[in-house]
Amino acid sequence: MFDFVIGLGQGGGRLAQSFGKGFDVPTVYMNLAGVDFTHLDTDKKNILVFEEGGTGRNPEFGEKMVRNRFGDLDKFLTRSSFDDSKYVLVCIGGGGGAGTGFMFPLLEYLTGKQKEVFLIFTLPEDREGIPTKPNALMALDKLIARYIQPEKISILLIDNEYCVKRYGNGEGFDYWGAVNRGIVAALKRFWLLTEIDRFASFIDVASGYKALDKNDVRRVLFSRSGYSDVRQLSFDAPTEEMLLRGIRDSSLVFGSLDIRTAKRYVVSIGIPESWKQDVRTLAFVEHILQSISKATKHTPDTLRCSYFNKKLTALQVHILISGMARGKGIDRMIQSAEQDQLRLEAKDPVDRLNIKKMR
Ligand SMILES: Nc1nc2c(ncn2[C@@H]2O[C@H](COP(=O)(O)OP(=O)(O)OP(=O)(O)O)[C@@H](O)[C@H]2O)c(=O)[nH]1
Ligand SMILES: [Mg+2]
Repeated sequence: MFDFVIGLGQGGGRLAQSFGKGFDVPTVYMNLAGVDFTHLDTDKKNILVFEEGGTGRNPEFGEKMVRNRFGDLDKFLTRSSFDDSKYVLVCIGGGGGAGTGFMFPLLEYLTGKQKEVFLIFTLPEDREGIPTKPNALMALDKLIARYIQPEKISILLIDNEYCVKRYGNGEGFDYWGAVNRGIVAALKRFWLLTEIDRFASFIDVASGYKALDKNDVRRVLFSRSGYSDVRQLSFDAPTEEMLLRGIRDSSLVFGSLDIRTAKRYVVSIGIPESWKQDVRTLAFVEHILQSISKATKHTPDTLRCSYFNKKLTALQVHILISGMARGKGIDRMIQSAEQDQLRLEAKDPVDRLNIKKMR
């Protein structure tokens, strides 16, 4: 799916490590504070730290430090695993100063090298405040202006609030462990379906029709024409209404992307083995596929794959979508962040930015 992973800042580094391990791909880490990587289990040669002791959550400062030492970044990335790579995954926890500071210089560097870039950018939890939220949203605004255009890069926006609720959270340093594993697993399911014969023990190959091809999954992820999303639903016996609502609400992304504008998607449907003899199963699968076409309004490039699985007790639907346009919600979020930033600079009282209200 990817052949090189880069983690920027502390959160980006942790997410990158989960991806690197999950997909067994060479992974490197960049930061402006060595202390952020104390718990990172990797060889020193994979770490680039421009030691500033952190940035005080200041992305402009971070970016300036990175641009000052651009030559070192180039030298650091000169290695065969990077030179030979084509599909590069970049992970950032949006809102800090280091990860966000590295972001634009690195994106310029990667696109200059003709790499296909898939960027994962997380948006803060509700309880996080100033300056994390405005930082994340303003960086997102710049990212949209520069890179959400045809033939640029693909962006998966992770809603940390949704993911903490969905996947749970741990204590202290491992607060994010479950979230990061959940995000990796969401993408990995598609990848495993490209190696269906390796997983014959739990996937019924004979009845899985149209297994995915590695390049199909890459085509969706690296479509370079807007946002990407992963949606996952699980049902015992869905009705059409439930399906449509589930497709809308199960996004890992902020719920403000316009699914009707999707250009490409892959659907995989896992069916409990016990449903195999049920005559209604096939009609049901067709019904799900139709509901997805309805949600996306038109029929973009579609790939589908269904399989019986001994381990499943309910029906699992996974949709990987790309090429979506932003909805109005993102604009509202960014405008509100700008207002809060102005108030902060004018030392007026600032409400804690409530992203939830804007979803
Ligand atoms: N999904 C996920 N999000 C994270 C994780 N760690 C941090 N975040 C998010 O990322 C945001 C930025 O935090 P850091 O990554 O620590 O910031 P940084 O890039 O190191 O920048 P500094 O401000 O210089 O420390 C946080 O506000 C969280 O919302 C993680 O492991 N997983
Ligand atoms: Mg940090």
